[in-house]
Amino acid sequence: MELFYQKPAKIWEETLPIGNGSLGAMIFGQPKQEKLGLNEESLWSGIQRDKNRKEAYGYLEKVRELVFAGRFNEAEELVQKHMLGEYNESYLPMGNLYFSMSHSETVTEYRRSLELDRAVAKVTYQADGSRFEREYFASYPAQMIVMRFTADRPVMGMEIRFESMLCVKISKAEDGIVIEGQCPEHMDPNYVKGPEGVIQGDRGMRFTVRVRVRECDGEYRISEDGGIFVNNASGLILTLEAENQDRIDRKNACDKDSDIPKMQKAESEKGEGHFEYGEMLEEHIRDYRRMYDRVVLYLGEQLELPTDQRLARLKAGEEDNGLYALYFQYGRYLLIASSREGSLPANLQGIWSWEYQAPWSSNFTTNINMEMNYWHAQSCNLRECLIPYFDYVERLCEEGKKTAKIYYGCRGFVHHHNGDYWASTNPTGMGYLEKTGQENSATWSMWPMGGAWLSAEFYKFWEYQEDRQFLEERAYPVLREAALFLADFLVKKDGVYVTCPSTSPENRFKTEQGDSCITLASAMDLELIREVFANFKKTCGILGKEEELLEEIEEKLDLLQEFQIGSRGQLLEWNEEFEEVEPGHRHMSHLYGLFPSELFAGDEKLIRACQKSLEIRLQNGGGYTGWSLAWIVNLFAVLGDAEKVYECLRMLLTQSTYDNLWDAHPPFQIDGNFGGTAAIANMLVQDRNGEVKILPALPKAFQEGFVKGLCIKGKKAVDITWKDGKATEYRIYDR
Ligand code: FUC
Repeated sequence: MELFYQKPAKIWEETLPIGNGSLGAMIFGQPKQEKLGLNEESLWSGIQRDKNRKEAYGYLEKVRELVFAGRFNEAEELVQKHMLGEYNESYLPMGNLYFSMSHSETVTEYRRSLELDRAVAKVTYQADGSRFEREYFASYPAQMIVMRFTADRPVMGMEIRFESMLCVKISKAEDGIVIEGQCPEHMDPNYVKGPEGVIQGDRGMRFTVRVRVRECDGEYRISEDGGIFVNNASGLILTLEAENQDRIDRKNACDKDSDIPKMQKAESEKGEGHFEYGEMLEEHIRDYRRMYDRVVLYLGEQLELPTDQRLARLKAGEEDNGLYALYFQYGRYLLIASSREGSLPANLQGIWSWEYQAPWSSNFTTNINMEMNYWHAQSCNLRECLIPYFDYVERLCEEGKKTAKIYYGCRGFVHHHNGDYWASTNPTGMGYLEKTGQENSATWSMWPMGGAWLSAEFYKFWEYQEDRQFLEERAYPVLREAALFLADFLVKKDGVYVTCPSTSPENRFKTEQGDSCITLASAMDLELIREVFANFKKTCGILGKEEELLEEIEEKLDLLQEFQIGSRGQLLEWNEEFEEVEPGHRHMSHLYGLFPSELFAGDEKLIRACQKSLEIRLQNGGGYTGWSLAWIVNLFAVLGDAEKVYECLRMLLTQSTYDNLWDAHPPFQIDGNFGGTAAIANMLVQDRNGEVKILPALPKAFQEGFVKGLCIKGKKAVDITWKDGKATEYRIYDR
C-alpha cells in the first residue's frame, strides 16, 4: 500500500512524513530544489522549573462557596485571577535541509510516494535525459534519517544547505556538517503572544545535529560556512542524526534501565564508521514490519490513482473503499513513526511541525488530543507505541503530586489540560485576559481531570496484554495516585459528593448573570471518577492488595452525585440543565462514558441519553474539527449505527483531511488520523464490557472485505472475512 503523487508538495500539508519516533522529516519532493522539514521530538523551548501558582489553594474554598451559592461567574473570575498558572512551553522545528540540484527545471515522469509496507519515501523523475531517484527512511534501530540520491549516470550535482529558525551555528566537519543549536528558554503560545513572547536567553536546551556524507561516487567538498557541494555523482548517501544533551542527561539521571537511543548506535556492532546502505535499509524494514505487518485490512482494491486524485474523487461523491483502508494503515504507520520506545509520546502533530510558534504549541493537550492519539494503539496491534505514553504519564504523575498539593491540598496526582516536554501539570492561562483582551481562559485551563483520563490507558493495557508485572509496577502506582487525588478532591454538598470547581472541557453555559464555565460535578468529572475508582478496585483485586483507600472509595462511590437526564432525554453535561453557549460544541466530553470509556456499556438508559446528546450536538453543528468527527465516528460505532459511521467517516476524509492524508483540525493535527483509525477498527470488532462483537457497525458500502490481526482483550487477536455485509468466517486466537 502506498500514498503516491504525480507532483511535488507545494505546502506542508502535502509533504510525505517519515519518522522513527524521535526524528522526523517532511518531504516536499521538489525535483530542482528539494526541501526536507526536519524535527527531533525533544526540541522544546523552556527550562525545568516550577510553574505552579503558589497562592492558588488560598482561593479554593471561596470558589467553592461561590459555586454552591450559584454565583458561577464570580467563581470563574476568581479562578481566572488567582488559580491559573503559566503556559506550557512549545515544541520546535529543527530546521530544513535544502538540496539545489544542478539539472534543468524541466522534469518528466515525476512520481513521489510513501510506501506504507516498508516505511520508505521515494521521488523519481527524468531530467536532462537522466533518471533520478531519491529514497528516504527514518531508521529506529540506527536512530537516523537516511537519504539516498541516485542518477543512472554520473551527472548529479547539487548544493546542500541546512537552515533553521532556531539559534544555530553550522560548521564544517570532515564528512559533512555539524549544527549546534540552542532552543529559546521560553516561548509563549501563539494565541497569547507573537514573536515578542519568545525569550531566547542562554538557558534553553542545547542540541547537536550531524549531516554526514556516507557515500559519494563523485566529487564532493564541504565549505567553511556549512554547504555541501556534490558534482558528477551517480550515487550519494547522507544521514542525519541528532542529539539533545538535556534529554540524555535527564533520562540517564532518572531512569537507569532505559534504552536511550544514542546517535552512535548504528555503528555499534560493526565498529566506528561502518555504514552499509542495504543492510541499514533491511534492518529498518525488518524493525518496522515487525509491527506494521500484524494487521491487514482489505475493504476494496487500491486504485492506481494518485492519492490526491482519489481524495478529490471521494469529495466529488465517488466511491473508493480502498482509500479507507489506506487511511487506516496510514494511521498505524503514523503512530509507529511518531511514538517508539525511548521517545516522547506523539504530540498534537505527531512529531512533524514546521512553525516557530506552532498551533497550540504542538504540545500534549490532554482534554482529548493526547488520549485520542492512542485510541488505536491496542486494537490495531501497536502496543509498543504506548511505551512513550506510559513513560510520560509517569513523569506527569510525579510532577502532578506537587500540583495536587499546591492547588487543592490533595494527595495523589493531578494534571490539567496542557503538558509539555518538562511535564508541567499546572492549569495554564495566567494573564490571558491582560495579554489578549479575551476572557474565558478558565474554560479550557481549569480542568483538573487530565491525570484521571490519562490513567485509563494503563488499565486498558492490562486488559489487552495481561502483563501482571506491568499492572503491578506501572498501572497500580499511577491508578493509585489518580484515585487518591479524586478521593480527596471530592467535596460534600447536601450529603452528596461532587467535584468543585468543575468544568466540561472548553464548553460554557448560560446563567442569569451571564455565561460561565465553572460549576460543580460535570458529567465528565463523574464519569472519570467512576472509571478511575473502578479500575483501581479491579487492579487491587487482581493484585490482592487491601488498603484503606479502597474503603474510602466505596464510601465516596455510595454518595457520589448521579448522572442526570435532561428535558429532551439527553445526558446533562453539567449538574443542572443549563443552556449551552455552544450547543454544537466540538468536545463530546459528557459522552466519555459511552466512548472511549466502557462505563455505560450495558446501561440502556444512559446509552439512550448519550444518543440523544449526540444528536443535539450534531443538529447544532458538532464535529467541525477533525478530532471531533473522529470521536463521533467512534461513538456511532459503539452505538452500532453503521450508516452514521460511514457518513461521518466519509466526512472525515472529505472535509477534514489534507492531500497527504493528515488530519485537518484545521490546522494539521494528528489526533483525527488516530481517532479515525480507531473508529475503523471499532466498526469491525469491539471488545467491551466482557463481550466481543464481530462486525458491530459495518456500513453497507463495505459489503465485502477482510481484516487480520485486530486485537481484543486477553492477549487475543481476530481475523474476519465478510461478504454481503455478513461474516463468512472469523477466528479468535492467542497472540
Ligand atoms: C483542545 C481543543 C482544540 C484544539 C486544541 C489543541 O483545546 O478544544 O480544538 O484541538 O485542543
